[in-house]
Amino acid sequence: MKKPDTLLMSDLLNRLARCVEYGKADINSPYPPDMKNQEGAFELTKAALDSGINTETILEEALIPAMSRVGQKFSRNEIFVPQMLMAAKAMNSSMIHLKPYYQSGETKRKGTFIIGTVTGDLHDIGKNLVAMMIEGAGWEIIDLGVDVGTEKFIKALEDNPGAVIGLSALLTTTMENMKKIVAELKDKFSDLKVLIGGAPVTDEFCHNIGADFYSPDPQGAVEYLRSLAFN
Ligand code: B1M
Repeated sequence: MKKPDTLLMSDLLNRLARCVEYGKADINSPYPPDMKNQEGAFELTKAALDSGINTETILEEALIPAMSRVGQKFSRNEIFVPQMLMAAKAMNSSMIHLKPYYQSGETKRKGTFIIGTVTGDLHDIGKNLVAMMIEGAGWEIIDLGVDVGTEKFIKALEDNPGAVIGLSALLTTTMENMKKIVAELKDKFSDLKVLIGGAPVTDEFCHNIGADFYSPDPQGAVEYLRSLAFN
């Protein structure tokens, strides 16, 4: 892979971050009006990869800081749900290009990982990232989507005995639902390992609800799975 020129690299990453922050998904997106006909997150992510910038740099230096600024503006009432949705759409159009890099990991599967965002919670960007990276680390992924309650997890575990469960929550209200899900799953599947994560979740919370591991990021989730005995 060619070494990216530093100026070009920082220009691309800044423009990409701006697209995600302001919800410019691709060149055809009419929103925001002052960026009409300009390249969006879709085109700029492709350009960044083509110029040799790696996926981690794109995530860490453009996409994640942009989403964090979106969250801060939402907290200050400077933007509202529609703008958050546009930002999420722009981030997703960027992730279309990143996904194949994570999927290209290994073909032999190390195990099955079942992941979902818990009951009442519709945030899926972080969950999708975790799923992508774990898939890249060689695991089969069963993604149950968002607003997932115990029953769906039970059905997936019955269909995939021995799978590890991952729960994501982004709201302080919905993280409480993790407690019920963990208790019900552990009650039914005694050897089950449950990994939890999401912005409001902490190690202490993980310990209190009886989950097995908390990771603040996808890398930690991959490391945890790697550490499991059957790997
Ligand atoms: Co929402 N939202 N949102 N939102 N939203 C937050 C979470 C919020 C912090 C914004 C804020 O106020 N500053 C706030 C929560 C406050 C709180 O509970 N303390 C909030 C709110 C209030 C809401 C609504 C209630 C707003 C409303 O309707 N009034 C509403 C709730 C809807 C619902 O879920 N029922 C709502 C809706 C939405 C949208 C639908 C508009 C959209 C989501 C679109 C989508 O996901 N498809 C949205 C967005 C985009 C956000 C912010 C801006 C960005 C979230 C994101 O994607 N981050 C967010 C503010 C913020 O996070 N700064 C916010 C980027 C992503 C890569 O990070 O998801 O944290 P994250 O995932 C990380 C780690 O947490 C970790 O790895 C990921 C990668 O690094 N991780 C795991 C995540 N899951 C893991 C699982 C693991 C391990 C690690 O193991 C299994």
